[in-house]
Amino acid sequence: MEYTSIDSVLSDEMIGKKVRLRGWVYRHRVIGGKVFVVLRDSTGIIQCVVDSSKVPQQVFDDASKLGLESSILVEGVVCREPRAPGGYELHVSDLSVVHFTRDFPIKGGEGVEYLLDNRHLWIRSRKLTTVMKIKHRVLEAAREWLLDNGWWEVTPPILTASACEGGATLFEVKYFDKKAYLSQSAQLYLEVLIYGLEKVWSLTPSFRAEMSRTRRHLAEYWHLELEAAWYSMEDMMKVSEELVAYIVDRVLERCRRELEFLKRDTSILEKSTKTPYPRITYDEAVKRLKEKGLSVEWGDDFGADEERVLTMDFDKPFFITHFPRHIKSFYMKPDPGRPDVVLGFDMLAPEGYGEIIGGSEREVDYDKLYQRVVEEGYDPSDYKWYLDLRRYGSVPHSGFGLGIERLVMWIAGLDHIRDAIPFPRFRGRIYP
Ligand code: NSS
Repeated sequence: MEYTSIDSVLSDEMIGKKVRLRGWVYRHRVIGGKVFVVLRDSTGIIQCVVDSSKVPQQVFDDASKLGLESSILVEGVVCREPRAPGGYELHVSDLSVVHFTRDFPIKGGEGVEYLLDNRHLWIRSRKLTTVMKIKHRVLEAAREWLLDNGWWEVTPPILTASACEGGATLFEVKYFDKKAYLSQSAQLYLEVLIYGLEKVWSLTPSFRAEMSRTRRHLAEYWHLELEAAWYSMEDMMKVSEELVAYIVDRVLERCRRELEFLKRDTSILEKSTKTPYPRITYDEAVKRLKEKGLSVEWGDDFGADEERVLTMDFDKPFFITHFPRHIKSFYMKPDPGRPDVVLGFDMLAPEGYGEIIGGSEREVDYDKLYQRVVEEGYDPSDYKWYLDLRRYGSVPHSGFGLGIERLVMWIAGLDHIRDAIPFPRFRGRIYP
């Protein structure tokens, strides 16, 4: 007999059928002559009852001694049991132990740092497994949308010689006899690739040596980036909202059970499947913040607090556009009608989450870009190849980057970004 998955036996059609299951002990209790084992596999949990009067003595003894996370094989008949989690249980006729576990280090109630130290074990928890399934669906949906809309997937480098998003958060690595950096963004390379492919995207790890530990910053995160020739900022904003709306829609369709397990209120997610998303300018955002009593001045960059306050006015993702030039990256194109602001946009997720996307139209003029590279304190010779793009067939173009863990954090309703990635990296944490 084949092994079946737990989710496939949790149905009325399976009542009375004999099945074989395999997995790990999720809960364990011995009451009188019965052992109640809640078995877990990648698809769910089911209560298995081992009755001493119905199995050989050896099987009952083994079942009584199981510790949490022991791996086992069971055979039995599916029954309806309203008191069991999920409403069904397995009446066990045979059970064999693949690996006896005693003293699994996680028993419940441990603190955050302890669980991070034991991430290699905690990662099998139902919560983290559920979030990983949602992340899978997010990536699947993003890829579907990009395929359906004619975008080429490309593979930019991770080891780089120059900064994209500012020297302060660069990770330096030894590169033979030279210095190199881990990529902060694939953008500059994607800009190269649009001259052959016009519409490109990549999914890569990005690295940021963020000094402060916050709920929404990782040192290593997954970055989905798009870049397209001939696209204005407006065109790119449309692409970004269509993409996010599609992803949310697919997750709602494919992850009902997961969202329910996480007790996610999906009302705002439902609204977020509809575009267009609202837009406000940076000027308007400052005005709103001041009206709400925050002490911000025009020219300040927004942190998590300002963003959280702004999200309270919206019930779906929204854009902030036209930021002051000096708080944004060197490659952004200034607004021709108002050169103190750039043609840049952030998309913020509602419900307090804040920025999930940063994008812009790019500076296409050689001299202006050269000047910005110098102003930024970079050595123009490091950016010769990037500047060259403005010498040979320069075209208007735009792009953006989406932080996958930020998006997952919002969709899954997590209160910390660490649970949106299996092995979170931030200052002070590289193990396991
Ligand atoms: O710095 S960004 O705002 N923009 C860029 O890197 C552009 N070069 C992207 C592009 O146009 N191709 O980062 C983009 C997104 C941002 O909105 C966040 O969602 C995410 O990347 N991000 C992060 N996620 C997790 N942890 C950290 N530290 C982080 N930094 C940015």
